[in-house]
Amino acid sequence: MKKPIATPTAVFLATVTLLVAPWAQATAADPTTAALSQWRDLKFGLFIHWGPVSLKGTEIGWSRGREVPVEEYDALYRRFNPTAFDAAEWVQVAHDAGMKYLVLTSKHHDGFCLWPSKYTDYHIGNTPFQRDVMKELAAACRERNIQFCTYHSICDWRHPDYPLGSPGGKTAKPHPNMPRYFEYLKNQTAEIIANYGPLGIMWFDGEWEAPWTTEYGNALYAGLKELQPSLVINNRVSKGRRGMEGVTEQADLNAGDYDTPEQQIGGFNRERPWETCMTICRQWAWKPNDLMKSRAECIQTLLRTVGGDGNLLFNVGPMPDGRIEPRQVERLREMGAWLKTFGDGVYGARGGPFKPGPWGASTCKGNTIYLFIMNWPASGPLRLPPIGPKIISSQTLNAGELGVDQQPDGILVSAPASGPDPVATVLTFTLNAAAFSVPPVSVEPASAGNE
Ligand code: H79
Repeated sequence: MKKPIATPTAVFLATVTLLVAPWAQATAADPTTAALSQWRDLKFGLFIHWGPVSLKGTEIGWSRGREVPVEEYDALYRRFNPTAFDAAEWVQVAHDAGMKYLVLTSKHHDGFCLWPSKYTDYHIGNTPFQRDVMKELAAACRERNIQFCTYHSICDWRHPDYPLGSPGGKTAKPHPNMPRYFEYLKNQTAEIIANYGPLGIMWFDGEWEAPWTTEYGNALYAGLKELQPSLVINNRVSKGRRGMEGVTEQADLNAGDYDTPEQQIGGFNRERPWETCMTICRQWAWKPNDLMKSRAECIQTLLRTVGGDGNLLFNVGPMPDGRIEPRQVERLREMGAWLKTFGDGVYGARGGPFKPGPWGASTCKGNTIYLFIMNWPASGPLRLPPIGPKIISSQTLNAGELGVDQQPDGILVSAPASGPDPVATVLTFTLNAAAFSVPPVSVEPASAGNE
């Protein structure tokens, strides 16, 4: 028998492989790091909750088996025919709002799929509409340089293999098979990446239910990163999220890539990326005459989120005919118009150094601090805490001349003579140093006049 010869090249290759393996693993994490940092710079995205449930005007997340009987709910797709759906129009709305990414409900807890999945019959291809909504939207996004992303619920109250049923996962299925359901989930998410990827984010939800485990979460996370190393995955892929604050404490694999406060603005955090998801009205899915947030509330929400170093994923629920409600389109356009003038302090900026509070919010980029002052003291100037670098110039973008006085014990900003702006007085400080190097600091509520 011939002995295999260890040629110098073979030895070298073996050694290199051994030496390089840990390094190769380290670089394998890089696509995520790079994608996360690019995504953070985008700041503002459009969340879209849509499906046959829009025919009822009830909530997509919890009306099956509550407001709408299960049999009726599950039959809605047979008459879902949104003939006015126009992917280019939706993307135009996002673009005009100043949004840079879009997250569509590929599947919510109710199990309906907005693409013709080969792993189920419960999908858009079997509605009277038939068209592949995801395909059209992904293509339209690509055309306008909007990052296409999907929301995919881990739970599925209709699927016979998933152990729990509606309402709210409180009933049990007669013949559950969670391992088989996990295969279904893996197959479907792989199908989405193959057909519509590369995606920006895969946004998971519904992970709090008992059948989902850390092991499943880790396996799904790792499998998806193999399919698309640059995929960004939210913390709801696994267990560990704390309630609607959406914060995961663990920093390991099963924590996902970022935190997800829901219907609330996240706390200031420069360490771990986060994204607030919030509805423009009250419901995630379309509801006729739902109460809509004001222009000021919408823009201030974005500024307070970005000022806390987070992203904002702002939600609309399109109507059953496929259109986004005109008044919501108008509100989003107002946000976009504001951002056209003041967006420099939003896109690509970081939160702080003055932490958001009743007074307003701040961001920084290069040597500039952007201040968005929303509430002024009842009398006298706004007092900001001291910062190390020197303010070499300051400029207001919508309030004429403002007095700025940098003292050793703080910075005094005089209120605009023209009165407060209904959204925010926008002011920049140009420093003699990088603004991001200024340690984050709180603004005393008493300085903002609404104590
Ligand atoms: O997709 C959106 C929601 O449908 C989904 N997450 C965001 C991104 C979500 N699903 N469930 N939840 C959020 C938790 C909801 C809990 C409650 Fe309720 C809703 C508590 C009060 C209202 C359901 C209805 C339980 C009680 C009443």
